[in-house]
Amino acid sequence: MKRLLLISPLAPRSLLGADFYYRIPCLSLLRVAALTPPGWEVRVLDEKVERIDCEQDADLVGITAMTCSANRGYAIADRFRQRGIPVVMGGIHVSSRPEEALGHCDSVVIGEAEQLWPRVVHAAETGQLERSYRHAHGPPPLDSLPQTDWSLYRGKGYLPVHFVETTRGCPLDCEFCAVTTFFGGRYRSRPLEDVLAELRGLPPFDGFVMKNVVFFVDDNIVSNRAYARAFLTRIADLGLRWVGHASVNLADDPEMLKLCQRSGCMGVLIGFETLSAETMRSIGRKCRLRMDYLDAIQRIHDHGIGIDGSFVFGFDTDDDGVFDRTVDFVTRAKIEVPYYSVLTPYPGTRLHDRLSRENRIVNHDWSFYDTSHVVIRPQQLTPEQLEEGYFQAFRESYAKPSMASRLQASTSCRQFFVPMNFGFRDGIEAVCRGRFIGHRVERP
Ligand code: B12
Ligand code: SF4
Repeated sequence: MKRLLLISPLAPRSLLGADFYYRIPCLSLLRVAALTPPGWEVRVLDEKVERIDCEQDADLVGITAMTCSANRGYAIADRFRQRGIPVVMGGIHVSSRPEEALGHCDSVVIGEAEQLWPRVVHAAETGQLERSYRHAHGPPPLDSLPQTDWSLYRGKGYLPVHFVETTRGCPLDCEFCAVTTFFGGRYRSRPLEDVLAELRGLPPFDGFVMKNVVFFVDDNIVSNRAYARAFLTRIADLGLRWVGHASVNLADDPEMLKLCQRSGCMGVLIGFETLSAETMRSIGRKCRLRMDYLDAIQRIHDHGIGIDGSFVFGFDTDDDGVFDRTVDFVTRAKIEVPYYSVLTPYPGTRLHDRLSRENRIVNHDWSFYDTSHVVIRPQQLTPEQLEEGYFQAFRESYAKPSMASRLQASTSCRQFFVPMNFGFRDGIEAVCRGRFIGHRVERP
């Protein structure tokens, strides 16, 4: 039996790094594991929850990487290659920077692993790895994804949540996001029966109050309305408690809201990004600009669905009042879990291209690209103002009075949102105390 190690490197400075509350499993490597041909013993190692021993035996190593974990991934790749073990890298970062990755690994998978990974493994078996593999005709169909094997994660101490996907792709193509380039500009859906089979096969989390929590990782779980209606109707009797990304337009669809509620939706993650219509236009998001967010949020809350609302600071249109305006809105709207990010120019995005042209990217060390560090020169703020404002917004939103005010009124699942708030509060405090390596000392 040959040995395959699949590795997820730690993003060393990320707020969502190794802390307890962020012990979240990685679906990408379960997908790659499921595609591996017979004859291989597969182990998945996640540096967020365990030490990576680069001296261990392996016949092939596969490493995934987001931008903020890419440098760490390269360091691990170097160590295995020094011992003559072939290394293949994949994921969203190396797909946009294959030449960079090839300085550290033998081969790069550009795009989704489906249809490519079995070829890579066979080539590795005969010592004939090519430098890169990519889909010749666009992203692959999702009609025969092999089932994920969650037993690969047994005993790793992850939070009790399973990750499942129903669609990939997004047509909205926001300036700062790489999803449209990476997964394609149209929603591709998995066959309903496949997703249902996967959900029915998930092992329950014994010993936890909520035994059946699922995070749908789709970029918008209600994107394809017809599919979402059928899907939510079918999962209603599975007894799930689920969260997933949705657009705020969900509030306009009473039938969909009811279906979400009946199927066990505890909360939706909504990327509001900004409260300014001008900013919305500038990032090129094709959606309604004049929606009354407070009213929309109320309608979602009325269905017992909580909101994880995400906001980005540092757009060209942001002035120094943006932080207070956003925190104030979050408190008034009683958003259960506010999440703030510093605008970050990820490679492969239009934002990265524009800011490069404007010579405004001031830090090229990927380990800072975790949305908690300023790596650009903002237009109306200094980098220091942006960083301070970002942390201050987090601290204010996770101060106990704000948490109490946001959560007391909430009709959504408290068992889920209250611990999550304390998790974020601890994480923010830890970062602000400078507990994370080099944080607050190294500046772009
Ligand atoms: C779920 C999720 C999370 C989860 C879990 C992350 C995890 N470890 O899996 C949480 C909430 C923790 C998270 C956190 C963050 N996330 Co996130 N997240 C996602 C999301 C919504 C889904 C990821 C997913 O599971 N996709 C489904 C799987 C199957 O797809 P995949 O990961 O791309 O894997 C496929 C291919 O890439 C390839 N592949 C991947 N790895 C490998 C390895 C090998 C060897 C091979 C051959 C192939 C291969 O094959 C896989 C199967 O086809 C994506 C958006 C998206 N649509 O992907 C953002 C996304 C990945 N996140 C992103 C970001 C920025 C972050 C944060 C920095 C956010 C923040 N503000 O803090 C943090 C960083 C976390 C950290 N590492 O410390 C960005 C990444 C951009 C970039 N260039 O790095 C994305 C793309 C969102 C976006 N709109 O831009 N995230
Ligand atoms: S930010 Fe969200 S809506 Fe915009 S392109 Fe990315 S996934 Fe789509």
